Amino acid sequence: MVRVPGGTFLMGSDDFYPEERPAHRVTVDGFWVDEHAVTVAEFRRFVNDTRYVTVAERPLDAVLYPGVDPELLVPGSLVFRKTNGPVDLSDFRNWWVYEPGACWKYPEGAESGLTGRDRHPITHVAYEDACAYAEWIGKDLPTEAEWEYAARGGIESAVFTWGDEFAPRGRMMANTWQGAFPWQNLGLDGYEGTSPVGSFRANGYGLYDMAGNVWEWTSDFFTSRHVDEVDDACCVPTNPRVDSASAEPSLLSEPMPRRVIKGGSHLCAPNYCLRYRPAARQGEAIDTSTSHIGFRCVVRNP
Ligand SMILES: [Ca+2]
Ligand SMILES: [Ca+2]
Ligand SMILES: [Cu+2]
Repeated sequence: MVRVPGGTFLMGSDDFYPEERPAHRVTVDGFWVDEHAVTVAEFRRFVNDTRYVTVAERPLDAVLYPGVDPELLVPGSLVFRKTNGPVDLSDFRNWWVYEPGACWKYPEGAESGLTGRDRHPITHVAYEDACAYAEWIGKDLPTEAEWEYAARGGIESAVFTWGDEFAPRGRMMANTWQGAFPWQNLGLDGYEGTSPVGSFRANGYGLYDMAGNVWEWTSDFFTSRHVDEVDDACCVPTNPRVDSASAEPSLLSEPMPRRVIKGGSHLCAPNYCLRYRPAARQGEAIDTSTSHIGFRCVVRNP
């Protein structure tokens, strides 16, 4: 793990998507954070030790999913499928497929496997799977503020974790999507799917893949904008966390609470989702697992 010294930073951004607003000052205490996302090999050790069964591997209870096609109530997970050409970008079902049998062991579905992927980030983990791993290893999931502070690597309010330029001197700094999503993956960064952790340069704190590769779970509930008080020198929140789904009452009507995921993934492309930035955030239903979401852990009081 890497030690991130405590400090105050500008969280969020006023320049991109509305959910990142407002940019505001936040203070976090120092903490330890995993150098890279939890890998397949690491997660396998956890499962071998505990016989843990992930959410994607469990039968689905029809009572919890009223109105869902019974054929879809089989264990499985969301797998990305590249399309043959341009599609309607407003409907994610054009490229996300609920694949029966897909789970961390079979990331593309029942016929797939993990050959050569030991050093790739674990995927197909729902929120409670990430929590179970963290508890087993004696760590925690980061809050959104901790995650973003760590991702920024000590550079104040830059667009990316390494600065303001996407590819300085032509060098690719993260595993994202180049080309027109979701059909044309140019792979200029060398990877169409996930990449082994540590394939791209670390940020200022020595952390890998804080942009791209896989999204990472944080412990904060999602709100459609930052709920902290706006930038005000007299009341900078310290170690803020959104630990209740009712932080934004309008979201309580959603069938499943959402937690914040950070960092973007290998599927983020400028024509669709410019979220391989530290300020970027997305709310993910806690029971959802996909081929592009993983996690890393923190330790607060060693
Ligand atoms: Ca890529
Ligand atoms: Ca990442
Ligand atoms: Cu994205």
